[in-house]
Amino acid sequence: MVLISGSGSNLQKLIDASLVSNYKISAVISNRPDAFGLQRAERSNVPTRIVDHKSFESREAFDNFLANIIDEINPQLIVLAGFMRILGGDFVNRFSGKILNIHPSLLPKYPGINTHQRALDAGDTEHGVSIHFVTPDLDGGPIIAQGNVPIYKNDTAEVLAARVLEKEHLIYPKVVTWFASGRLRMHKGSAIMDNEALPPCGVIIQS
Ligand code: NHR
Ligand code: GAR
Repeated sequence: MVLISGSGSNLQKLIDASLVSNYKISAVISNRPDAFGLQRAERSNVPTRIVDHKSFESREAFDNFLANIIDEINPQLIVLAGFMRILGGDFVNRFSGKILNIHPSLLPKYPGINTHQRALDAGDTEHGVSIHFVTPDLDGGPIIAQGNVPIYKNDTAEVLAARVLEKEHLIYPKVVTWFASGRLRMHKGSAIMDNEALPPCGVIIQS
């Protein structure tokens, strides 16, 4: 299943790839009622749910409700794809080793939000995307894969975000396919691929 908050372009790539791959998307849940990704899912006959964080009194109440719905769906994997709510430790530990996130930076650089502007402000010449297992440590879980993109002078945050997004679209379906085929798992705080711990930056995906 996939958790979204917005446009859902990564979701679209995951849906497209699922048609020719080894996994099926059981459901899409958005915390935002107006997320365009919900329409993408409906168009492809993927069941959708809205769990609006604004209708809960606390983060814990939101997390609990979300966790109970996910238990009903009983997915093998929870894929965060542009999901913008921080999840508490109880939630994450309940689904330990079964949550992936795509983050638009070369972690450990720039956890959190506004990553593209922060990379520009720092004068970086390179930026990119990381896919990691989700742990209670925000954007700090073991990295599975990274993809790099160049930063050119005169880049704006928007232009740079679009360049990173292209790379995201290439690598997220690959990683989900690895997980679905049983090649990828989290064990003792490391990402394991084909029974070997990956290096700290994960698999570097070129092209
Ligand atoms: N939860 C845990 N426990 N661990 C992670 O690694 C997580 C996570 C939840 C989401 C995605 C992450 C990203 O890729 C993610 C990773 C939202 C925020 C944030 O500050 C930060 C990181 C990420 C997602 N959210 C604000 C909040 O108060 C709301 C911001 C908004 O709505 O625009 O939750 O970047
Ligand atoms: C993507 O760039 C993703 O990496 C980023 O939001 C965008 C969502 O695009 N995620 C985060 O910033 C998580 N905090 P999409 O909805 O079109 O897939």
